[in-house]
Amino acid sequence: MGSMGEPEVPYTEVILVGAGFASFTILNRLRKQKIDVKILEKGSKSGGIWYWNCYPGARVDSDAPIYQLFDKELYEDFTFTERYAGGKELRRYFDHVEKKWNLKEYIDFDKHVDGAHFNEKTHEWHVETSDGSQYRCRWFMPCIGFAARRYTPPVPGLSNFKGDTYHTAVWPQHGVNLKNKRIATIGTGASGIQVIQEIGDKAKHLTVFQRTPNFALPMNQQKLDPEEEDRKKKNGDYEKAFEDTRHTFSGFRYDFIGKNTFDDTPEEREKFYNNLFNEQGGFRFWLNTYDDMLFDQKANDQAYDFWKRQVRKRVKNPEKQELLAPDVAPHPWGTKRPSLEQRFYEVVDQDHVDIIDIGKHPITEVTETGVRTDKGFIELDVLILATGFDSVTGSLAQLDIQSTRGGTIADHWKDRLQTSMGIAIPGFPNMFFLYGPQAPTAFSNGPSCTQFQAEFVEEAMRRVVKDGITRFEATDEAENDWVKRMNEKWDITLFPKAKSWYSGANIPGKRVEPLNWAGGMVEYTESLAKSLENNYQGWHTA
Ligand code: N01
Repeated sequence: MGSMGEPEVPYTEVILVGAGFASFTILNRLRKQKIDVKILEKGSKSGGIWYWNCYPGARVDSDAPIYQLFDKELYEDFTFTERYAGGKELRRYFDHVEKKWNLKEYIDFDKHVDGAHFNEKTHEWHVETSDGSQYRCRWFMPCIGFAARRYTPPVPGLSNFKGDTYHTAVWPQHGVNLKNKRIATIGTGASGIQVIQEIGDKAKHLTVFQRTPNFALPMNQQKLDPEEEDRKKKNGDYEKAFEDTRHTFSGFRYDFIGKNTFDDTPEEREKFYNNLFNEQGGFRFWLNTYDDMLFDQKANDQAYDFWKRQVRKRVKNPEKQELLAPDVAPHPWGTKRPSLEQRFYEVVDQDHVDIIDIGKHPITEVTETGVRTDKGFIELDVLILATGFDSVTGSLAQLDIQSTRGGTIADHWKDRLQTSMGIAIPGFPNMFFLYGPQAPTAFSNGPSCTQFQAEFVEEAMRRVVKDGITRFEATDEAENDWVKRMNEKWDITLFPKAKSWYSGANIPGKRVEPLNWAGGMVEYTESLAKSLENNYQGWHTA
């Protein structure tokens, strides 16, 4: 970072990077204690992922009221209109938060943080943004989520295409007219499913390039009645909902049921699955099911068989049935993230929609006018990449944040991914990161995860300040212990059997290892809290 005119560099007690759910959760807690906080945000508006990923059909897969900041002041005069909020509504929610807290004074927009280093004399971080601005702070907290680095696969000839190419993660803010266009999409993850079901009816022709089918679940979307929601707020139902999330594996309101798959008779099981899948909808078939579903292959096979039959009922075209819900599952059910869908299967079953198995028939060439596979040439106006992210680790690893031992975070992770409790890293004192690697992150409801992490951060800061500590750093022992526990939790599940972004397997050449804590939210928050006991066991203090 070279020599800086350090005295003139403005100082703030805490700098948060990113203006999404994670940083707003921390900010809310710290501003109430009158702690001086600044947010640096690379976009021109808040919203984080909801700002950048504004593709048609973007919608959250967590249900109301737990997909919001857990704060009475905020929900008092904002009511979501749907059980699963759409991207536009979430952007409106962020506007509401900004206004309510007068956040403009806390956020510096259009500031892309690209480097930071810790000053051992002053115990302060020095932060630099790409426009050359500099900042100083005692506490540095990247809150940039798990999807800040998009992934574009090396499709041969992609740059030749003269039509329009869009990646879902950087969709134009002004929107795009897709009506009556010849469109192709690559990718059928959460983004792909949503964009496909939204544009499928409007497109003149749609080609869906699918490599792996998504084991999607019915969203069971519902409009929320404002009066009913007001009643719930007054009754304390929202507070109860937030409280419920503390006691479950994934920070949702429901949990695994305390029973194994074969404890039930086949008839009981069918009835149970049917209720989760068809009556209740959402992630219940994934996270409110038998305890052994994600651990035991035979149990998992039962879930897959049920899921396959449900999907096949909705798809008439036999070839598409096999493509969307193959006879033999490509990986255990639920070990890649299932999407929540609305009419997805009906949309892609239409005659003007083709599904091409890109695993069997790879794209051999993109030309100026379309895409070629060994099945022929497809003329296109628009090509949409819904190809995901260098997920979880990519966000932090791309930044030039310097360790006190030399090197960056990426260097620290050269041989293995390692953090202390998914919130701190040895060599990076006074730095907490939220909703990142080795935390419950992608296995959780985002606002629950960030809430519990923010509570820990607040408590740690409170104690440290009270004890006159100015340098707070995770120990190597704590990190080693966490890596060991990460692997133990992961290895007993079926997750290692899937090639997914949960383990980095979506990026060619990326090391495959567990990126998210698979031990559940309750054990996670207990581990955080415990680490402050016994004279900060797990932390170096100075
Ligand atoms: O990304 P993904 P995403 N050739 O990585 C395919 C959150 N999110 O943006 O499965 C051909 O899941 C790849 O194929 P395969 C949510 O947590 C949430 O959709 O690797 N295809 C896959 O189909 C989500 O899980 C919401 O075989 C290639 C797709 O591209 C996470 O973000 C909405 C390919 C990538 O899917 C990521 O979702 C959106 C190649 N070379 C996102 N490379 C909601 O809450 C990749 N693919 C609703």
